[in-house]
Amino acid sequence: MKPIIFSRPMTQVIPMLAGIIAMAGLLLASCQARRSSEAGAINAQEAAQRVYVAPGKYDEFYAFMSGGYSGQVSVYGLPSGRLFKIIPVFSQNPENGYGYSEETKPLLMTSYGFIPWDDAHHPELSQTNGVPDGRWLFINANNTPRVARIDLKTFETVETIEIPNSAGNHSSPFVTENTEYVVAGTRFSVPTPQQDVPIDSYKKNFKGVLSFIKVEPSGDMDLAFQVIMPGFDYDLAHAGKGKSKDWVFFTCYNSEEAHTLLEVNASQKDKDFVAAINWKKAEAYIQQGKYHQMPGTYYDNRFDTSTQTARSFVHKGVKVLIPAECPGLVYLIPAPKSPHGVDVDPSGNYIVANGKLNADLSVFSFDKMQQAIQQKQFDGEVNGIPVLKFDATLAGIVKSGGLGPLHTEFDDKGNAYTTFFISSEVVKWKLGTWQVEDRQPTFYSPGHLMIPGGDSRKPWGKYLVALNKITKDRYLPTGPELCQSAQLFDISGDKMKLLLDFPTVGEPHYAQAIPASILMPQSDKIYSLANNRNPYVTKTEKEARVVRNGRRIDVYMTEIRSHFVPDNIEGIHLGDTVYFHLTNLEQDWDAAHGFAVEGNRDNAELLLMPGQTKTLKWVPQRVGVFPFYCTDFCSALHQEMQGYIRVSAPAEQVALSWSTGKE
Ligand SMILES: [Cu+2]
Repeated sequence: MKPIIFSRPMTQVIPMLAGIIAMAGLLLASCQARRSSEAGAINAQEAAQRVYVAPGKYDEFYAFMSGGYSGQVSVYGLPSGRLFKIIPVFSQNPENGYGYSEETKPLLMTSYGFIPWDDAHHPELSQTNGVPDGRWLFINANNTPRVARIDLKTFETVETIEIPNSAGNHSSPFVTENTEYVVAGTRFSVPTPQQDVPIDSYKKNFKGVLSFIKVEPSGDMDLAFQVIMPGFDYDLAHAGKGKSKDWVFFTCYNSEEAHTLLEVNASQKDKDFVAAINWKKAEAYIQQGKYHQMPGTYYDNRFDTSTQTARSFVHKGVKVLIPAECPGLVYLIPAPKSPHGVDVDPSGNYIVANGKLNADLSVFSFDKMQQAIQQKQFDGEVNGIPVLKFDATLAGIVKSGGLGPLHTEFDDKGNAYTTFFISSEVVKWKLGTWQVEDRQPTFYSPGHLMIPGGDSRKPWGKYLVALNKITKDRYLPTGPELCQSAQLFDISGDKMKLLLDFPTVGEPHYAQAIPASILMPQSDKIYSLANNRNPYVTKTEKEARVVRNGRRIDVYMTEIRSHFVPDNIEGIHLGDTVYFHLTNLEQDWDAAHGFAVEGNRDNAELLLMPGQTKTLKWVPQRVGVFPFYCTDFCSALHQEMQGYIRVSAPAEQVALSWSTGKE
């Protein structure tokens, strides 16, 4: 591999420390001023009617919320705000045994080994022609960089892929218009490839890597290539759509390439950048062989729905492109004051990049950007990447009057909605006129916001959800640790109307929503027992058995209302490892069974849906007779659904035996 040498970037330096301190003060002031618990809400009766979903009725939208540091995704109904399900993704989940069952443990495997807990940020629905299509939901692991894919027929995680040469996988996972790629950018630049170097050699050795993960028509993900960028922090991303569909836009801050006290040192320059990458050109460069092979070991873990079992595939090496060698691949658009979100309007022309230390919003035009590229309206370069002239790409500035703009989504009437973290509000403004149309306070300090389809070509512009970072005084207090919160606004009229507060699980960084009419008809009700190809399936009670192979015991066990077969097992000795392979024989929707065995210190429990097979590993710790039982209240005789396993000392002569209830 050729050595990669980057030169130092150059931009005007304006100290911003005073500004940051002033804004921090304003944050406190805004929280104080907005203590009124009902400000912004419409009349309570009217609001209640708008969000009330009567017993037996369905919500209009599914909303998928990131669990933040819980590592999971939670599924809510809108407008009710009712929680339906937690989908475990990057963390073990005792509720259903995800990451504890042998079938799902591989989904949490990485090049570092098994990682039981991560930080999940941005759910992203798959799209067809720029419209959410209901096939899959992607979400990123921020800490140990990964992207997961959830199948929206089963609401289960079916793939996790690790991203090498990345760290703090924050600008991830955003899809291109037909889900050709999921993109993932590194927040932290790191030595690339990783090596033992002094941290103060940051400017020389640290790079920012942007990854393009190819999504096959089957949904399977493969790391296609990476682009080696300057050592900035890459914060968020969005793909273009329509005319801009061949491009992906990443915000970056810390163009100062500071490596200490970033609070001050990464806020020196007046402008950072939006990096615009032409992925079609990247594909062409890869085809022409203009890539380098970079080392990097990463795991791709795939859940096979027929065997109901995940497998890990270990890959080594990745193709990387160096912008200086690939003309037309990357351009930098100067964006004021440490931009955070980068959001593309439904037409694909307007690119909104919000300087999080700013009051105004900068909106760039894709058409003007193309023109500036044609006319070579450059303002220098960084490491061989042309910097476009700010004025040549700017479409307009929204004089917001707010502070700390973060994220923007769009409705279907030409309006944009931006969250302001510091001034704690959502501001509605008009695309093209750049005029503010409305503003509503949020309680408090919103990060992302979400409109169903609001980052796509087809927003369903009826509701807006603000995802708030601070909830003090909004709910009954629960000690120092409080829930996080979302707030639902009606945006169908000229003015936004606050309808509902509802708590969320973990930190709801981002969310996406889709009409229920798309997902409901395709939702699986059972797993077909006939099609169950798990190698440890037991399809009938007659096949239930216990098999010893050296010190390994395999228990092939069935569950059906309201008994286990076998139910009593003897002839297990200390030093054995027992694998309980449970199959739920039911074929009715919602006829679940569980399984727990006493003293399982390494693994939790299992929850099995009809037709499912799952395996729980149990290493006996003591001599004795230990019960196991069904943990899901499955029938009137659920409390009778039990069995015993006898564990003997190694020297005891106890033959392996099991009972099938036919004594
Ligand atoms: Cu049961």
